[in-house]
Amino acid sequence: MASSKLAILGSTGSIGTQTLEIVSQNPDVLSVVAMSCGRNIELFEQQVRKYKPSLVAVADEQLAKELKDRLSDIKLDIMYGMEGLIAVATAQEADTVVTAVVGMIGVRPTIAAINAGKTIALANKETLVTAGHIIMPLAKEKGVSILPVDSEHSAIFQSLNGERHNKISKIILTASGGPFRGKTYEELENVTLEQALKHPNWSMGAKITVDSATMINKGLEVMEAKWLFGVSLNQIEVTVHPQSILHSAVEFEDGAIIGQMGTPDMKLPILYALFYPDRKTLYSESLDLFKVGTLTFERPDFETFYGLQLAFDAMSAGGNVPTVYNAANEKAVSLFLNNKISFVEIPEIVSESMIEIDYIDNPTIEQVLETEKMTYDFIESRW
Ligand code: MN3
Repeated sequence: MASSKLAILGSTGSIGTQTLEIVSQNPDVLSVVAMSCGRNIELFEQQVRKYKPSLVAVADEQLAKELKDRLSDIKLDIMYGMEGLIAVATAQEADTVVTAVVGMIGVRPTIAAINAGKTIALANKETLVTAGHIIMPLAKEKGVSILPVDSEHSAIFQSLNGERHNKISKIILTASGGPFRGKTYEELENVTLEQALKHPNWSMGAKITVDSATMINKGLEVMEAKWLFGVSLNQIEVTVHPQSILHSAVEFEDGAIIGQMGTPDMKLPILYALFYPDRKTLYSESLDLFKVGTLTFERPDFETFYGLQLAFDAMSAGGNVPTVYNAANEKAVSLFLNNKISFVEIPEIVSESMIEIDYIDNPTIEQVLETEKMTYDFIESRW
């Protein structure tokens, strides 16, 4: 097997740290040549000492200075800000870029990495949600593979192996339903931050855990799936599957449904993206179907969790509306995490923003970023 040299954007987050664990488990074939973090430089310092990249980037100049002091015994290029992220994403030696940053900050570095011909292991949803209309044609033009790291999209990707020439009749995108599955809207009005942060199956970062509770995470994944697999919106069926064992599936013309099952462990999609098309040992517990016993499937409650419905609305509106959806949600979740708004206000803010912000057809990257800013400004002026 050919070895792979990685650049990791967001090495201290949930996906980043799990990617590094996989590197540790496969030291002969995987190495890290560049990586970035936001503000957690304590952990970042340890990672740099252990994985020995030659180029790193942090959020700002102050942190870069601090890191330089901490790592004064090591020869290392330290950069910061967007310039730093782009340098990591395009690091000469890297063949694969793992985009594990959270938020639209991932858009520009991903485009730079595609332009530099790097394989993309995509864990940053916002990139496709906001700029899928630019990213997908660009990747095609550059002959660059975009390998999904999200568990659902990885499952779909795996289900399409050897089936690319066959017509997809639908994509079955599974959702756990989150901690509030089965609750009524009235019950949601009183849920606390603590309750929202308790995901039944997956252990993830705070933002995405809240997104699972609102089901807006699934909304973002619907948009991601549409771009990745080139299907139309009405071919994507969200299915609530509380056990999180079937990670998603594809139904073909003949009615055959091919899916991928496994334990809820993000390391599997990461591993699959890093070694695609090969499979490697996943050092964790394998799925015991006897222990699972029953798999169930339910229709999502689009009325209670109307943030999910809004994603379909945003995607069919197109233009910059998916960006508004995403940016408004980012802002609303941060307000919720800071106890400034209630849980049910999250989709309300998204909905109002979608109405308020001016529509832009076929937005450029600059317009996508402007839309994000306008959405933030609107929310700050109102909440
Ligand atoms: Mn997912």
